[in-house]
Amino acid sequence: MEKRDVPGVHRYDAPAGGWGALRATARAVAEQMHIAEAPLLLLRTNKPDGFDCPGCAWPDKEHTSTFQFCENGAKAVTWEATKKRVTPEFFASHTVTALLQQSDYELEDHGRITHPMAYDPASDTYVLLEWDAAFARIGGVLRGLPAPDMAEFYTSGRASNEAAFLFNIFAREYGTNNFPDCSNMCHEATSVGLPQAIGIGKGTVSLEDFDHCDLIIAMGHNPGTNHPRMMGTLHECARRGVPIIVFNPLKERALERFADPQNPIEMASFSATPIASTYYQVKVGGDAAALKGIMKAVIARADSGEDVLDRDFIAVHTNGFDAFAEDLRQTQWEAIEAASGLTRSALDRVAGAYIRSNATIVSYGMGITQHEKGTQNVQQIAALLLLRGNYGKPGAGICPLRGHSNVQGNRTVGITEKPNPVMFANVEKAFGFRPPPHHGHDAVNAMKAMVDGKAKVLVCLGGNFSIALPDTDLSYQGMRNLDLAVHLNTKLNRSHLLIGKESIILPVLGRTERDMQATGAQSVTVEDSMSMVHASRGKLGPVSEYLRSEPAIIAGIAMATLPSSKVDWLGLIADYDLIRDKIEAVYPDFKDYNARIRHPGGFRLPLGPTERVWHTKSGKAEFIPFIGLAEDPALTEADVLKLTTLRSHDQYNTTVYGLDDRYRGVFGRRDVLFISEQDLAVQNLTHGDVVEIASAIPGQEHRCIRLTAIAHDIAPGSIGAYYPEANNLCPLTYQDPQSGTPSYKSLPVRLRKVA
Ligand SMILES: Nc1nc2c(c(=O)[nH]1)N[C@H]1C(S)=C(S)[C@@H](COP(=O)(O)OP(=O)(O)OC[C@H]3O[C@@H](n4cnc5c(=O)[nH]c(N)nc54)[C@H](O)[C@@H]3O)O[C@H]1N2
Ligand SMILES: Nc1nc2c(c(=O)[nH]1)N[C@H]1C(S)=C(S)[C@@H](COP(=O)(O)OP(=O)(O)OC[C@H]3O[C@@H](n4cnc5c(=O)[nH]c(N)nc54)[C@H](O)[C@@H]3O)O[C@H]1N2
Ligand SMILES: [Mo]
Repeated sequence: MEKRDVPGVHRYDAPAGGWGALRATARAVAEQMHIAEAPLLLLRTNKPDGFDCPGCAWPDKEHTSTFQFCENGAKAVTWEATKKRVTPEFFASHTVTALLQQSDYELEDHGRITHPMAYDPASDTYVLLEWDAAFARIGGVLRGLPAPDMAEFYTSGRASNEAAFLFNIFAREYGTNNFPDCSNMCHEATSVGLPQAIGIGKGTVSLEDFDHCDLIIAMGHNPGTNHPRMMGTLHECARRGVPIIVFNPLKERALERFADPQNPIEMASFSATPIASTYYQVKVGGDAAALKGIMKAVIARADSGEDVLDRDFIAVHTNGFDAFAEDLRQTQWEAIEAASGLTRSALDRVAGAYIRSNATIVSYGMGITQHEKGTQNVQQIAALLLLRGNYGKPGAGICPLRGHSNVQGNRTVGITEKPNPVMFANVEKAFGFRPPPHHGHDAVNAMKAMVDGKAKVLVCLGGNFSIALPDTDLSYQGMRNLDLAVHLNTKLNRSHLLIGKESIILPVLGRTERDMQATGAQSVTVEDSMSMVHASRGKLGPVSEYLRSEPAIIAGIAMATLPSSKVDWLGLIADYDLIRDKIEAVYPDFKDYNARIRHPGGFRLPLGPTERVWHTKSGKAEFIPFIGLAEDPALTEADVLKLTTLRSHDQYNTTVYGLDDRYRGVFGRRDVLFISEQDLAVQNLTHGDVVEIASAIPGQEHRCIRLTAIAHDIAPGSIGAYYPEANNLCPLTYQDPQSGTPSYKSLPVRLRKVA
């Protein structure tokens, strides 16, 4: 193939981490902060008396470790603690129409919002609004709605347990269970799939388990970018000789080799440690087929008399094994190979490694959940682990890598649209009111209601709802149908600019900032991916004296909306210990909450599977078969490719920190399509050609975007583009029917060269 030069695209041969990461950190600090403040701030990240890193949900060794260097953690912290400001003067000199022309990167890079602001249609700008006037206006509109279910209460997973709890208590007393949240677009397949399989919708491993495992299988996640502190753990495991088997359509650099900035020898010698022992470039959407292939090979060995199953565990602790094994026997290897893009012998080798291991961890991320069969994908991982009793013993278990730093905690303290009778009885005991009994809206259903004009108010506790969702065109329409949007945010984003009748921005304190209330400085609490709950306390002075904490803003809205509320809002926000007492009253797992978060490192919430206790209907773990193999088998015609949407290395969801994606060799741009050399040839394209990517879902062919196709090491038949630029290619209801998770990672598309 002709190898033409494409601007901003060139090979990056260095390992992940290493000096490249130190340089990138220095740049993030220089661009965002006053140099004198940065070292102290970064040193307080994840320390016992400091704040929890807003970057990711990977745990820390007891939260007491020495400073762990983390490039993307530093980006998250410096982005929040930036010296740049978005003031009333800024808004006065930028109309909303003009701001809409700016990129997501430019919008957030203007800095922290300093004052509460409301949209003024006459000038097409946001203008200053006093806090009390804002609360009164929001309360007035909410009270004026014909029905409470016409309001949607969105949560993005950065909110603390205290804020998320108050938010859902307020909305439930107001009268709705409409709780769309970012989890609905993220690990909902885990939250729905794992309770059916193992009785709890969370991971079962602890950080210590990584010290005892014999094998790690890493599927569909990119820790070098998204869970950078996990790289330290994987690096240790690799050096201990633990095989790490990766399933990922793209060759991600950090999973190939990593130089630990904590390791003086690797740094001094410019060397690195290989991470993956074997790297399988599974086809996009081919994981269930790969997992079925591995399990089929294990069952075949068992059928031929090898002692490869934990038969005692299966007999005592599980249900459904016989039917599950029979489905695997009936599944044909040719079909498995076609759907996964991997050979029988490769999958048989993984089975061999699996049966040699006495303690296996399977970790996974969005490459597994954001699929049309996301729930079933997750359940195949759960089943693989059941075959050899990989729960409730040291070094073994399932490890979903959570997204936002407190998304798991938000769900634990009640952000869910599905009513739970026990919780509701406890709410009634603790607060004296009973929440409404019917189901509310999740993220996709909330947007549907907005589009249909059935929801008229949207209150967002963080996030960038309409840009994170699929189907950008429809989301714009939904936002513009609203009577009122309320955004509790730190930074300006596109959701603020999609205005119906009224829009109000309420600027919040971030994690890094001191939160002073009537009784003094407050701590909040968060739960990491491994169910550890601990305190977080910001120390920096607020970026503006007009900011308020999330709990205080929620209380302000609640008091203005519900004049005869049963909740003592002022009392609760004066002392967050009192909020935690209420959380404990509603969720008994938080017993002695206030005492236990005062221990460095906090405490772990109970996890049934770690004690081989299964809170399923049958009281046992369930083998749940995946009937068939492929996703959406109707959409597998020869000219159809599967598009997956990716995060760049300089990105936090819809927040774009910069325009580089260093490890993938893309610099200063995001308008690229990753495609294999083989598919370039099949499609008659050349590296650097501009292509139109159109949906291949029947009736949706009008959805299309243009990108520059670049040759990349990605599984043939699979292509990749950045999120959120590609979101309009995903129709709102192209989702996993069981969990509602949008199928962001597996979009059937066709390509056409643009002349
Ligand atoms: N710096 C930073 N940190 C973050 C975030 C961020 O945006 N930036 N986001 C946070 C959030 S909310 C989340 S949910 C997590 C996300 O963390 P990840 O789960 O790592 O998210 P992604 O980058 O979306 O994609 C993961 C990987 O899946 C692979 N993949 C795509 N399709 C498939 C498939 O069909 N099968 C398999 N096996 N792999 C596939 C991609 O190649 C990519 O390597 O990270 C959190 N942490
Ligand atoms: N195509 C595609 N779409 C996706 C995904 C994908 O992989 N592909 N991933 C999905 C996933 S996993 C997720 S989690 C969602 C993310 O969806 P969201 O959580 O809604 O989006 P974010 O981009 O994380 O939100 C960014 C905004 O949060 C605000 N913010 C930052 N810190 C704080 C804080 O401390 N408090 C408050 N109140 N606000 C704050 C800032 O104003 C910023 O503009 O997107 C989903 N969308
Ligand atoms: Mo997420």
